[in-house]
Amino acid sequence: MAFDLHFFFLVCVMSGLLSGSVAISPDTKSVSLLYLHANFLPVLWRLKVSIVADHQCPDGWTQLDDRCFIFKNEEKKFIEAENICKNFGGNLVSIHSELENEVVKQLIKAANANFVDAWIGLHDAVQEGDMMWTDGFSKDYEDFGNGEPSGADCMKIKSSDKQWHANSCTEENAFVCCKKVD
Ligand SMILES: [Ca+2]
Repeated sequence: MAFDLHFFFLVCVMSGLLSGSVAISPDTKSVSLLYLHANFLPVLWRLKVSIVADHQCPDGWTQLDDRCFIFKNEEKKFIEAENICKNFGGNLVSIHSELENEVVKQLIKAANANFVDAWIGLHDAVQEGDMMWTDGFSKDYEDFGNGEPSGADCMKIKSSDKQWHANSCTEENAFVCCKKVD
């Protein structure tokens, strides 16, 4: 739960829900209950939604909106990692926003004292330059590192700059899976 709440806080910050909320200090003690209520109601509502929604992802998975995410610290080739994710009922993770990108990086970071390279589900193995996600979603967001994507066909988040880099699909890396909530 501690991680869930930390994660919830991250989500709130990333989505701006906490921006401008009440900072409790001696001179704000006179702030009215109505003001507090008005400021925290959206946060409390989001917390309630988050807690209820958490029950929809299996233990060990992290929920964001209608998807569950998990980092697997096992070094696998791209296709092996995708098949493991499929066995969970999902695919290698697809990333569609800065928030999702940050959440994926936080999952990798949370499991490792040192950030490790990790596969995401993006590749251009079918046709060079035609990037696609293994879950079938189209690419509507990207966070490539300098000079990327290079010629290699499978994308990973690289530990050095925490951005996306093309690598040989036969390289072995940890990976992140995602799936729809049940
Ligand atoms: Ca390529």
